[in-house]
Amino acid sequence: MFEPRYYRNLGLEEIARKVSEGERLTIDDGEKLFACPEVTAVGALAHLARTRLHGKSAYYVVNRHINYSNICVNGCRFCAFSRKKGDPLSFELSEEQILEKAGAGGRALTEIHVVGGCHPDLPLSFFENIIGRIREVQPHAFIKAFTAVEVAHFAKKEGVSVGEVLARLKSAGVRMLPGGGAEVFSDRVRKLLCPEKLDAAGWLDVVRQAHETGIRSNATMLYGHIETPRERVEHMAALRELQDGTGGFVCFIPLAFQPSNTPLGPMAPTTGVDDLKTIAVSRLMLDNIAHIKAYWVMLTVKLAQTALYFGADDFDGTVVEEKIGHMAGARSQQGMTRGEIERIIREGGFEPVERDSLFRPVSGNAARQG
Ligand code: V47
Ligand code: SF4
Repeated sequence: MFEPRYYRNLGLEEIARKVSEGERLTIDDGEKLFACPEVTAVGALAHLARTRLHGKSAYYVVNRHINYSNICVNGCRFCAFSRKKGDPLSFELSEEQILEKAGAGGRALTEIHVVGGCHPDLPLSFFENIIGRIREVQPHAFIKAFTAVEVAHFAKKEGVSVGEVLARLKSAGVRMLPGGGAEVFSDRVRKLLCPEKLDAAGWLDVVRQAHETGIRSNATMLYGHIETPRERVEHMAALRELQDGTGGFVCFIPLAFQPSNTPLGPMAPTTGVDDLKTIAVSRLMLDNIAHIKAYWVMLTVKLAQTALYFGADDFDGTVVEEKIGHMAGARSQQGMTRGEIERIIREGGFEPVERDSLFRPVSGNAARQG
């Protein structure tokens, strides 16, 4: 399949063989792929793996993000979104404001993605009520809400177990957890960047419990700050191990760090080659997670389109309004229409497939827009 001499010259012959034969890669293999100077060599391997799984399909969802508040008890140094209570730039949406956003001007949405900071005061009952009300406004939408970090925060604040929080959110209508809060699992990095936040073992444990409760989830990795390539690969290996046990992860999302306005201070943003290589290594390492997302908000639309040739098969969605990346300097637009996404996918040489949160094809959705 691959020109052996080319991969031999790059020191990747054995990895190319493993990929061709569908064999699992090791952490050392992943590190080697990151060290390879030829991104197209790594990309071609990832494209093979991606094409085996998804052919020419590239997925997207008609969705909307709702950030209910940016007030947060944590102070992650990579975050430009969070504020302390009383800060003039803090916000907290009322129930009416949340419902107005969920209503999307009368348009049906396939997915509603609800996340926020770890708010010091809002009780779990507030969130149970909000989810119930959103379901009244969008009865057919799939509600993907609250990261593992928020779930653990609710449990601590209420003095109940994570299992009880998950059960209550599930009965309120939460069907899936988004993948945020994973950052990079390295304890070294977390100590430096987010010491107050739920630790890596805690994140993995909440997600494991969610999967066991029948709530599936995504997983993210925040890269491009102080982590090493090996720490990225170890992050992927930890997810792969959990996935071997639960099978609950739907999609993996590498999040390119946006450095502006963050407490981390001035830092160069990720480069296109690093973004593409990270997507490619993700596809190759995560042989048991079906989907890799090119999140256009952080990558830009043009690079997300290119990433479809580097192992990604999903474009995320219409999003409508995004705060976490944009407050940190993301230069992408705020939302995309269905028509725009389909054009970008088609012009890239792929077949757009409108999907729901579990990647089941959606056809004739009333949410059609743009
Ligand atoms: O948890 C915070 C990250 C996450 C920055 O599950 C930053 O489908 C970049 O998780 N630069 C939220 N990233 C976003 C997220 C997500 C997005 C889209 C889809 C899904 C999904 C999940 O953003 C946070 C944190 O890890 N983040 N600050 C920053 N400056
Ligand atoms: Fe809070 Fe999340 Fe920002 Fe950390 S990344 S400060 S937990 S909102």
